[in-house]
Amino acid sequence: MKNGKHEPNQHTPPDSDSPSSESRRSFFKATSAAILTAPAILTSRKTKAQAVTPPTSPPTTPWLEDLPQAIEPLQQTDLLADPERTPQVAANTIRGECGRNDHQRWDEFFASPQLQANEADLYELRAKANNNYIFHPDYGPQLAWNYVGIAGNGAPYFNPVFHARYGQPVIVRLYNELPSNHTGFGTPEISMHLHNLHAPSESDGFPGDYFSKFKVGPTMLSPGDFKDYFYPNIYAGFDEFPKGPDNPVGGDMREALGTLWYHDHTLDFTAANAARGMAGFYLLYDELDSGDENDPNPAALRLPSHPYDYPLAFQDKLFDANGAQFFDQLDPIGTSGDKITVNGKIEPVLHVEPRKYRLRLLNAGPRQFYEFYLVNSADVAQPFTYIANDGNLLPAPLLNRTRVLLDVAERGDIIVDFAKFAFGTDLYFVNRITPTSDPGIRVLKIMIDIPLSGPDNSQVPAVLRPIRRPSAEEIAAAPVRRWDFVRRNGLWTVNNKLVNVNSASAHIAKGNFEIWELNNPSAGVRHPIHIHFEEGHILQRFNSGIPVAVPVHERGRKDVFSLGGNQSARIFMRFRDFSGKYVMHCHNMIHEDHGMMVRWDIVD
Ligand SMILES: [Cu+2]
Repeated sequence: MKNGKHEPNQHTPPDSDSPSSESRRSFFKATSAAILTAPAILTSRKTKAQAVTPPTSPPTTPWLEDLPQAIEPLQQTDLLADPERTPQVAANTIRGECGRNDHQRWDEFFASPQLQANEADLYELRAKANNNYIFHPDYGPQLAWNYVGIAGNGAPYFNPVFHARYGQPVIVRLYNELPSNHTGFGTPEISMHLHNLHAPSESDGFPGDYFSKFKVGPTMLSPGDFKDYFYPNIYAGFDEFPKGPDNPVGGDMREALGTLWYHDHTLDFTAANAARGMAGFYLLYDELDSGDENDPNPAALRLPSHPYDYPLAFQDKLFDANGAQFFDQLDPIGTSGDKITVNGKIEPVLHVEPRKYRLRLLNAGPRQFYEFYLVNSADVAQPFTYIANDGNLLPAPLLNRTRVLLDVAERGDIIVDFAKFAFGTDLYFVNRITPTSDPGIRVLKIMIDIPLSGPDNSQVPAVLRPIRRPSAEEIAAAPVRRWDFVRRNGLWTVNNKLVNVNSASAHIAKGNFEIWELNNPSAGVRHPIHIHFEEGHILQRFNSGIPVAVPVHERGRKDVFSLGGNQSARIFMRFRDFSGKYVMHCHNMIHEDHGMMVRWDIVD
């Protein structure tokens, strides 16, 4: 395999699958329809396509940069001061919004057509180029693309962390200020996906919904300076469990999500644009997971809360001999990065107090599979409590765990009690992806060297969030739909088809449920399958057709289903509350961008 020294065998196709110019040509030919509607930069780049040998990243001196001790809040902006700028149900094309479908169910959330103060949290983000980004002090300043908001002190806030709450809608106005004359990897047309909010289709960041001032994707109506994304922050099951005095949020509280993330999802360019830096966290709280470890409400879980609630995004990256990020957006196989960034930094340090922390681990891609351990300086794995997978709190915590497996886009929330260690202890997150790579590669240093600032009143209750499992009757009655994830002609397909954002491969009546069989019949390649909009329950898993146990951390709800070679799974899915276009795709973003995605629609 190419430069894949950190990659376990089963996660990477064999050498014989290495991309050839022939496979590139077949890609260009096969996706000619997509090219016609895709950003021009893709077309011009593709016609000049040449095989590129990926570099080995230059060495770096570890532990030079500190991560911030606390995640700061994103400031709201006043979108109500000027009535002509106020968010509205239809696209505000007169004031520069791109043409989009109307927001669904808008009038069920707001009292009047004119949005009033405090009815929603209102934010503005600007997608911008930054020519002075530092991944590591040993590498020079370089280009990054970020979502930029406003921090508490009024300073720019790059890839901000949202703190949202069920029952309070969020509206994000995203301005596209990326340079239209950009060269190099990435495209300046964007579509922001909030993974995996129960969001109406027009706000989901559908891959064909990309926009800029000059161009839009095939499923959009007109270009514009900005697009409004409407996040109702209701629980799934809004129609079945309507909003009312006994249910102030609306929907089924058992369907809550906590750890979400947003990233660019532009057709054919998700990997490139996310590699440029377009990704961030969206943390969602409710009465149970209230974000307050001192919450007097007896229903509250009182998990460790801000600033001890800390998200960590891991990305695999390659750098050239000059220390500039390398990414070959034409390569349908890709090469896993030999540098792993943590919240955008290579080998950073996190300083902590001797107390409990909630660490929210995210594999933000584009390609690498991780097996993380928390070890001491003698490489001995330290236990922690595992509480949430894919953003969903498990019914009960998993105690004394030492490992977090993360395929691309998967999340794992863990509680680590640093009070168990002597003050001054250093710990490390290491990635051990094969038995032979023990002790693994250290990607983050944690120094327990900040004095305790107050009592730790946080707890990890024995019961977290109840789960609604499908009944035997529902499973027996559910129609079964099969999806095969297969390589064809050097590209990646779902049921033998390359992505077509203009045509849905499934039409599902709103309110129905189905069983989806996800099948990876190939040896030697892994596909993390992501289904937008709704979580699923894994009913069964199979290795080479033989039933195997579902791992304990996968027995809650999930939105990413990691299928190793010759693995398959049966998933129970509900389709609720909103209609329109959504996708399922491989979240190995390289596979995704080279065809392995399918549109499915919910119809009224
Ligand atoms: Cu894949």
